[in-house]
Amino acid sequence: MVKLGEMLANLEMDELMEAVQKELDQGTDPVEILKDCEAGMVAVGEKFSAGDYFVSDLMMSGEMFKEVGEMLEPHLAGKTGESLGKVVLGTVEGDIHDIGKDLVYIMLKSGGFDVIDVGVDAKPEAFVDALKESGAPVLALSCLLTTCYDSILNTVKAVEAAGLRDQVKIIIGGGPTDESVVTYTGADAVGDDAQSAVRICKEMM
Ligand code: B12
Repeated sequence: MVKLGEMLANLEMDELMEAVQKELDQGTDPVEILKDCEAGMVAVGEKFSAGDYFVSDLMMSGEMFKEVGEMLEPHLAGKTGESLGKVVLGTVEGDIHDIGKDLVYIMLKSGGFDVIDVGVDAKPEAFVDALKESGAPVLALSCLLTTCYDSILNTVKAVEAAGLRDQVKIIIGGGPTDESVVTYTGADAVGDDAQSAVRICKEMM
């Protein structure tokens, strides 16, 4: 495969879109295309940390990744059949990153789940309301900012306060989350990527 990630990291929009289309035409697995582009996003983050890229560059990379996601969605989705169950998904309060969340949405949908997306910067009450309305047994929280771990914690507490905790499994994910964040927040599991979100949600159902 051509180095899609490199094109993304270098913010070469037109070249990337052309190359992704070419890969699709050649029958490359869309999940592999996504993985390559994710590596590019990691590189963008590193450039930002090093002071070589600015917020405008982050935004540009975000737009590029979203466009790739839109191109790939029809190739990932489209599997019909019985629903495996409902999942409430969103990015926690204070965090507006939605690329990873949207990717998890696409993968869960194409994996056969009904997904209720409450969006970004979502308050604990928004998650609780969606759980009550839908009766979903799984809550999936995305969080990319270390400063927002307390938003995960507050969401878990709100689910407890609503009396739903023993009926709802909580999975977290996004950039810096790991087992230590699961322990800190009282969630049930963490997933590294959108594929693991599908696997873990299946186990939780
Ligand atoms: C693009 C980007 C932005 C864009 C977001 C655009 C958008 N629509 O989302 C914009 C410009 C808005 C932005 C803003 C900011 N950002 Co920013 N951003 C990024 C960047 C480069 C990429 C994030 C991304 O989309 N990655 C690609 C996706 C696919 O990966 P992902 O989200 O991790 O998701 C995957 C997995 O983690 C997993 N996953 C995700 N969610 C979930 C949920 C579940 C349940 C599961 C199981 C799995 C899962 O599946 C996904 C697919 O495999 C990262 C650097 C990086 N490499 O992560 C910085 C980064 C996250 N941002 C950072 C910062 C500091 C900021 C700002 C504070 C900058 C500023 N000074 O204003 C603001 C914060 C705004 C806010 N309140 O949220 C830091 C965070 C540092 C930290 N320790 O917290 C990072 C790490 C950059 C850095 N190296 O410093 N950002």
